[in-house]
Amino acid sequence: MTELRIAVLGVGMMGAFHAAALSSRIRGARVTVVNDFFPEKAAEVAASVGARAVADPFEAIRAEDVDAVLIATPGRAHDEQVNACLDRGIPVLCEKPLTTDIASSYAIVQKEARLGRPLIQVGFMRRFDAEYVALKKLITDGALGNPLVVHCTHRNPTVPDFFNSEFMIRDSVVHEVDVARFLLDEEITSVQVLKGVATKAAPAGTSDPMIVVFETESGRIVTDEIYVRTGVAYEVRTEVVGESGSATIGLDQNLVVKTTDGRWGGSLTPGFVQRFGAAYDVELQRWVDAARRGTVDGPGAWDGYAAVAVCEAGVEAVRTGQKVRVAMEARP
Ligand code: ISE
Repeated sequence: MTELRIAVLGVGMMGAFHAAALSSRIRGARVTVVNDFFPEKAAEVAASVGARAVADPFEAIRAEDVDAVLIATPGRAHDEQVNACLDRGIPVLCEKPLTTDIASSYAIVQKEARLGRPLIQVGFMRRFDAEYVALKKLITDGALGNPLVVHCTHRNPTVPDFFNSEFMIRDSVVHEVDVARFLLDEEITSVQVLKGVATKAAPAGTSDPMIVVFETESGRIVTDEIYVRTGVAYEVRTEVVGESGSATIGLDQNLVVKTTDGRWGGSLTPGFVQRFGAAYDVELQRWVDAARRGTVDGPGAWDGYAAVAVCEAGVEAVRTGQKVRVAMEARP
């Protein structure tokens, strides 16, 4: 295959960002079709990347000049759209969540397994971030000894009011779910959520921040502080504590020492596009290269399903205040 011809479905912030990357920074790919719920938006992005706009997402998936699909539509649209890609047998990069419920995610895992070749990649971009890759290597090289505890911090400067406690689990904590599985190479078996004093910036009924505690198959503990209305900046940190050492990433490498007033400081990234911009591009390049070889080189349908299953348990933990066991089917 010469160039991978891609349909981008959904051109809100992430879809538009990916479409621009695919038509400028990513090699071996071209956006040929753009679709969005809002036709003007689709037309605008299509014009900016030299593609055509199509009103029906399924027409886009089935178009003759489309070899692969990037899905960045709202989560509720993913199930049908990913299934349509599997029906056509073409590669798909789907932003999280894979789908919005456990049963439909597992059905997709099974359907892809029946097809006998991997077609689905899920957009967990942190796996492509240089710092996470380095941290994973430290673990697999044994530099930290047996990893015992993982501490995560996930802070956003601001979010819209619809970001309630459950949404914080599904939309934000889902990244730490994938990070924990990626770093530790095992499944998460239970979730507990501790709610403390909420910031006055949070709407009534929303617990922000929260501390989420995961347990893994082997009994390791992963903690995650999720705080999405800090009013400060975008801060994503991860510390792995092992038997013979610990390592922390996300400390912002652009720290500078100010000698004039004797204080030190630096700048933090304002949002996830700035913090993970390079990782998104690596993610896309690896997806394009793998799709052209007829395979997938990143988190797949199983990872998407596992994340949905853990988040479902997390949401129940928010509602009940209990430690909730993760219900997962067997891997086909
Ligand atoms: C957002 O949807 C993302 O995926 C970002 O990576 C995450 O940091 C943020 O909290 C989410 O809302």
